Amino acid sequence: MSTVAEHHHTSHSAGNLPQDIKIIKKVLNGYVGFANLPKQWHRKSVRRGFTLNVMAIGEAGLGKSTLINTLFNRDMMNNKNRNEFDSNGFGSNGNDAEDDDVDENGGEDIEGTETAETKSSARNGDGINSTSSNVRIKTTQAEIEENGVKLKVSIITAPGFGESINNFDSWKPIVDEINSRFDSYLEAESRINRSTVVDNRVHAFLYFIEPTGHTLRSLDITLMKQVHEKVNLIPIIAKSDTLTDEEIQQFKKAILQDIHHQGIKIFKPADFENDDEENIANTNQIINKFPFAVIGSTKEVQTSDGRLVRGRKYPWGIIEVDNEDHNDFVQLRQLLIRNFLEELKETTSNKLYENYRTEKLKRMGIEQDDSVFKEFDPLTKQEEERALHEAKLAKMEAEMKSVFQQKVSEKEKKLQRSEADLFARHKEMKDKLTKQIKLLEEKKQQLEKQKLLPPEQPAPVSAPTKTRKGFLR
Ligand SMILES: Nc1nc2c(ncn2[C@@H]2O[C@H](COP(=O)(O)OP(=O)(O)O)[C@@H](O)[C@H]2O)c(=O)[nH]1
Ligand SMILES: [Mg+2]
Repeated sequence: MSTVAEHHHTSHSAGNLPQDIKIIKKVLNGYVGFANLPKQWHRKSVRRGFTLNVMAIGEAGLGKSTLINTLFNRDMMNNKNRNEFDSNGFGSNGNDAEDDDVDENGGEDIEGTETAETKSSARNGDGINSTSSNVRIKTTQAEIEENGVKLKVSIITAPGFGESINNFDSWKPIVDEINSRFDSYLEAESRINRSTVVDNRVHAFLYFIEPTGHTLRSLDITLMKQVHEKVNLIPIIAKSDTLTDEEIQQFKKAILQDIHHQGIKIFKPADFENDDEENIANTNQIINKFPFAVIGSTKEVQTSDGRLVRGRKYPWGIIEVDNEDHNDFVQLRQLLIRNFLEELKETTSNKLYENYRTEKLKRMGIEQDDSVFKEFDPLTKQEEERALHEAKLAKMEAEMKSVFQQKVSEKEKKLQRSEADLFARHKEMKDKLTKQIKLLEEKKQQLEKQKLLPPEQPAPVSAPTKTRKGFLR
């Protein structure tokens, strides 16, 4: 800014020198003003505030509430909230639960925090809880401020997840919730007045893995597979202070292997070629720590060297939350808030939501299949054409078969006829021959009779003619 002002000033004072004016004009024209955009954007963003919607999923007791509170450094998730642990405390009416929350939060004096719970199956409209598990969806919202910058955070949890004897479909309410948030965005986006599109889509999905030290369980794999194409999946090893450093390294390796083997996609910051070295190193450092092994604690404890830190105290010492040598909490916070909040939101909007939207619209085309839309569905059309083609082939085959049959029977008849012919001709010839034989036999007998006649009987004069005649025969 300051350099531009300088140039501007010069243009007036040195206006009597033509070559100077020329140069100055060039500078002025060259300045379009978009260099100021970050400032504008910054001002507007600060005014509007930022939003971040995080889904935190994992079994009860894995430290989800504690970690969220640690991340935002305040008592956002009320750990005393009895609804989180009382799985029987729910009727079909979600409002009761909400009232309870407001009362309790009021007592805790957490400003701007509101919670809402929904039984996900109720949203499906069938009114029947089709899932065997008793998984509920709970949203906790809070507006937090830091140096004048506002951040509106929504934490979406699923109390009851993984708590049933049979958890085969406990992922369903979670997937339904993600979808329904996409749906409401799609709906808002399609309205004529789009000035108030609220982004409630899930920007980051923290999946809490139990610190078993072995491999992923089937529940982990099933859940991650169900959501990985809809959200920025960030798997984390919960309560990592319960494992030794060596166990953590092995567990991390096993988890990454499983994730890779199962084809599960996890969120990874994109590498920008034009990033400066420091940024690249920083990003790599974050990626190298995947999956983050974290601990959570909002309590301050005193270290042996007298520092007051957030951490957990053990008989053998203190484990510090914000110490990179102790756990990966710092990397998680960098990924989620400090460095990649905007990238998480961009990926959600440009990739994940865009995929969902495309798929959804495609599916809508198929669903209206007995109407005009049928023609526009390439799959149905292809299927139809194939069926038609097959019918044609079958008809051709049948026709060919009947023609062939006809020809064969014709040939057979012909053969039969010629056989009969042959037989008749044979008989005819045989008859002729028999007749001739008979005739010759008669002649022979006659001749023999003549030979046997007494010689005194003189031969008649006409005999030679007769004989000759007979001879000629
Ligand atoms: N060892 C250990 N315990 C933790 C950690 N985070 C939370 N806890 C404890 O685990 C219990 C359950 O924590 P909570 O945050 O309510 O878990 P949630 O049910 O997943 O929300 C509490 O007693 C916490 O003090 C951690 O990082 N390490
Ligand atoms: Mg909790």
